[in-house]
Amino acid sequence: MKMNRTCRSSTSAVGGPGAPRAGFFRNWRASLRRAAPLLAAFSLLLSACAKKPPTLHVFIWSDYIKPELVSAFEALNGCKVVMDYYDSNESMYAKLKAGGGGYDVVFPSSYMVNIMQAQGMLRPLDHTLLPNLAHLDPSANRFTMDTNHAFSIPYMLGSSGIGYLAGKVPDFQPTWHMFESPDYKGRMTLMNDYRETIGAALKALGYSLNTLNTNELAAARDLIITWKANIAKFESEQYKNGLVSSEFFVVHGYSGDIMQIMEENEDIMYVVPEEGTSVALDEVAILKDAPQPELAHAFLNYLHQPEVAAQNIEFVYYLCPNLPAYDLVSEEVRNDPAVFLPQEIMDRSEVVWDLGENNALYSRIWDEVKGAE
Ligand code: N2P
Repeated sequence: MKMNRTCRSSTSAVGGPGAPRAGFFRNWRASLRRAAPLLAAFSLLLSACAKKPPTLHVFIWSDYIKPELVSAFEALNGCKVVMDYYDSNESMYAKLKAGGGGYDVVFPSSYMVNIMQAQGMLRPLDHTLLPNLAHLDPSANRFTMDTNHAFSIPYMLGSSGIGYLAGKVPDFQPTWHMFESPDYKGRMTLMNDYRETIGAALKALGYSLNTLNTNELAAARDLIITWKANIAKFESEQYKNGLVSSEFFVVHGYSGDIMQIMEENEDIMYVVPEEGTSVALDEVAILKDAPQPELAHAFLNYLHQPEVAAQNIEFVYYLCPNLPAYDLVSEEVRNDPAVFLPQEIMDRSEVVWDLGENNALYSRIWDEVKGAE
């Protein structure tokens, strides 16, 4: 330390007045020359960073948005959208809880909005960034507990039911009891989704799919165990390919997903069983730690631009509850009972609700089903 100080002062003394200044410039030029390549690399890096478009990370159900609409959003906002997919509310929740993702936007069903919101996982929405909320169909509010859209906005409404191959199942009956038929053993699938599949069994038995009655739940468990002997597997995604390829003849699935694959195999039909089913409102929300909250708001708002909502309905075959969009969809879609659910289906169907602590009743039953031989 001491030695350094001595050396420096002796250098300036040798040069006399003005020398330190000249020395300073000489050193400065030399340093600049030495640093030039570094500076160039740094400024390149800076400009690359400045030009890098922001990225929105979206976690969404599979086959649930028209891809061209996502590209159009990217072009409009000069951003990149990276999408990851899930096949149930529970798998999405488990991944987020495990810390996975860095996601901005997520699409929980209304009961899951409740669970996630209660656990502080969602970001309050800034309505000033969501002018398209004005287009929402207010009748969708009966399917959600977040009626003021404090944390979520309705995205799509759909039903669960049975997809089947008419040519392979000539004796098909529109009832959940089809899963008891030994004739199609190994050719049927049920959803790997505890609320959906326990819900189907409860409806088959004439009970509410939100029941807290333990006898009813036990009866549903026993019925699913009977079904289990006949099905190939519990599965919520591959059933679509399986139906198209005729690997499966009867599948428990989502309305729009089954409608989407009808073009690939003309034999595919979709029905809501006569005992009723679950009708779900899937919502779109922003995660509490979203890296791009403003862009996320822009995305939510975009989904409710009427032309966007209409194109999306036409593609996914679910109903985006956006009033002006209803007039923009084709007549064929407007008259499709799988998209615009008729009142008589609504009357015998129910929404899955968050049951708070009693959700455990359902997960326990599900564990028993999975563990049964
Ligand atoms: C998307 C299925 C979403 C329906 N493929 C879940 N309610």
